[in-house]
Amino acid sequence: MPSGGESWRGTCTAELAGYVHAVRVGAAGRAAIPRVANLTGAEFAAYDGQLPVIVERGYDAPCLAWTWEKLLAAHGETRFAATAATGKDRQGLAFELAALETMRKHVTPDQWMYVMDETVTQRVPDLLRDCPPPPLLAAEDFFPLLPAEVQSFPAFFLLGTEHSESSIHVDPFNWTGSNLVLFGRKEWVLVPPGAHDQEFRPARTTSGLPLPSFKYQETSRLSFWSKEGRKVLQRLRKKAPVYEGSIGPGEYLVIPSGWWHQARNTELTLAIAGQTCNAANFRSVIKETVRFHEHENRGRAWPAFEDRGVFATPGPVPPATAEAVFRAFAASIPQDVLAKGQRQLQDEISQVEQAKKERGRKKKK
Ligand SMILES: O=C(O)CCC(=O)C(=O)O
Ligand SMILES: [Fe+2]
Repeated sequence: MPSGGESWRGTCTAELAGYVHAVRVGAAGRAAIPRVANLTGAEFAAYDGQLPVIVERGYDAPCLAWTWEKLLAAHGETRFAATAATGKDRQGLAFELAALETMRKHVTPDQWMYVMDETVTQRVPDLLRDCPPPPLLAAEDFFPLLPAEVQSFPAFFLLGTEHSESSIHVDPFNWTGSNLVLFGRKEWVLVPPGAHDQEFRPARTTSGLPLPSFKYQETSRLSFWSKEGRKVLQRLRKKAPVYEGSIGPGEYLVIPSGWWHQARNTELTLAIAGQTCNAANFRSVIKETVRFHEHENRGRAWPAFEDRGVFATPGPVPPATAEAVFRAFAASIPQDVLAKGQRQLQDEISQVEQAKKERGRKKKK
């Protein structure tokens, strides 16, 4: 979990309730997610890891012109991975995008469909070429320094019907996230990290990313927008600030490192999410990876790497030092972790593609 800069080995036992975060979030209660028309580099640095922020006009790329109709015309026959919800049940599946046109007309608060596909960058590269990450997040990002075998997909394609929602979770590695809406509307609840998270009994799961780490999330499908969820929010607001807001076309939210969040689409909504590892959160990315590795391998220590003492003292690290330490960490990733990561990436792509082959076979018959 996020750290105030303490030694990463020393805190590997710190668990859900006990972690420390560098943020100063102020008083408890209800808070609106701050909005800015644009975001300068200095403002981004000030918000990063401290507060969520909605950027209203900071993004300009051809994908801003996308509509559901255009997407359907261009990619109706492209397969995507999705999650189907029926009550608290969730099922993974893959289908051609055109099928969503019918499905979306039959959704209810209890039954919805969410195309959530992180393999799009690789499988449909021309689609996301029109949709680069927000420049401020791309300006400093150490993730591309990881070996190819364990790189996460840089973008997450999120096309949800009305009523669709994410779980309550913290993003893997405590990366800083961005979530850009292209059409539709997405509501958010964000809660800073801290012991108050016991109000929704979070669990520690596995991220499933090629470079594995724990993923902290609520696993009983609690929704902050349900009756039960609203009660939880009332209790949470007595202990911590709960940030709420919504984003529409062309706007993006910056999700601070380590914060709990949940999103809900109030109409058919397409968003592209991204992530960055920078000088503000790289220690957490390294710590979370090492913590997971040593837990999974019953204490098999992560190989030593030159950390330049950045884990010994809290506080800011010069970007050049952060990058050098991240490079040293990337070079220390054990061979078996790389091999596993590569298999994981290929499995994920073939899970969506497999269905395509089967369909191709059926057509031929
Ligand atoms: O848009 C969503 O449904 C959730 C996205 C999310 O959790 C993220 O961007 O980190
Ligand atoms: Fe997230």
